[in-house]
Amino acid sequence: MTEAVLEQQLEGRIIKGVGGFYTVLCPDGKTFVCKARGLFRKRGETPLPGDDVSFTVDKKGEGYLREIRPRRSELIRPAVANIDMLIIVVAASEPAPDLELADKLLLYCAKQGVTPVLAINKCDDGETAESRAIAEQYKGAVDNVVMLSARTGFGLDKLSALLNRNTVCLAGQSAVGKSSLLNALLGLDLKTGELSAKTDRGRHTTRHAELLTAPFGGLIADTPGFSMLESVPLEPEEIPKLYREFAEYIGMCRFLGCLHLSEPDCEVKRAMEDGRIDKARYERYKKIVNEAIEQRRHKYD
Ligand SMILES: Nc1nc2c(ncn2[C@@H]2O[C@H](COP(=O)(O)OP(=O)(O)OP(=O)(O)O)[C@@H](O)[C@H]2O)c(=O)[nH]1
Ligand SMILES: [Mg+2]
Ligand SMILES: [Zn+2]
Repeated sequence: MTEAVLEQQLEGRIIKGVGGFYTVLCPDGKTFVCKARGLFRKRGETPLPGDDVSFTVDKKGEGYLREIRPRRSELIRPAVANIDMLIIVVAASEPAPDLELADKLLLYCAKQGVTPVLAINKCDDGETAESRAIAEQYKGAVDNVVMLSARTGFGLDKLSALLNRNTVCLAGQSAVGKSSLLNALLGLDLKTGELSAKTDRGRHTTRHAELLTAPFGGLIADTPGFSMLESVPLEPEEIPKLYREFAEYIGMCRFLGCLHLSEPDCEVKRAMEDGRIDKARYERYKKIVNEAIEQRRHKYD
């Protein structure tokens, strides 16, 4: 009896989903294209790249998704599940780093239990005063800050070493060099145009994330124009709990629900004033919390 006539029950990971067809990567490296049965629609479930799934390959060799395993994390835009690590990319100089975006991405990581890496790209001549200043701001917030250059390869080994066998996604403002870093990491040499064309192709406005197998043994998502911030509304009260720098001062403010804004006798503010918490990070924190307060106000208008 040949393999093709037997029905097979298999497990794998969705690496791509386009037009109702899901490419599933199995532990042995084989891939299968599967359809999702109406079952998922009925349950209101949408399979995502990154999902661990079980599936059936029927006698005709056609694959059908059976079940999605519980997700460990979920990004909304682009939609991708089970990311272990988010590489937050900023440029050392051009474009001027949007550190508020970096802060929000960090909040997102903290909330989803995703490990953040801050990658300061375009350090073509090694570390600079600018890149060191950025790194300094984040030393209390992130364990992994890497200064690197997709162009010269500086620091890429350090980033690669961090990636391990993780499922990784690149994030950050446009033109910071996410695609360039992806290419450098995958050894794809100057295929930026090709990769973006693949993901941006067609009339569909939805952008499909695709997980690519990486030499570090994990998967990495090609995510042009990555942005999911509007879709992650945080309650003002949960924001301070997601700042790692604040953790050791929790419970030390005069007021129990202190948001560390202008409340009297606030330990976080005191720590900021005498330099234990970075001032710029704190200023942006205030802005982010005030925005969340504003958003909540509008929600109930
Ligand atoms: N000098 C320098 N330029 C770089 C480096 N990495 C990327 N660039 C340049 O920065 C520009 C933007 O790079 P991309 O990789 O397309 O940036 P991106 O973050 O993918 O941008 P979006 O896809 O728009 O989100 C390109 O012109 C790259 O050549 C670097 O390490 N050094
Ligand atoms: Mg890009
Ligand atoms: Zn306080």
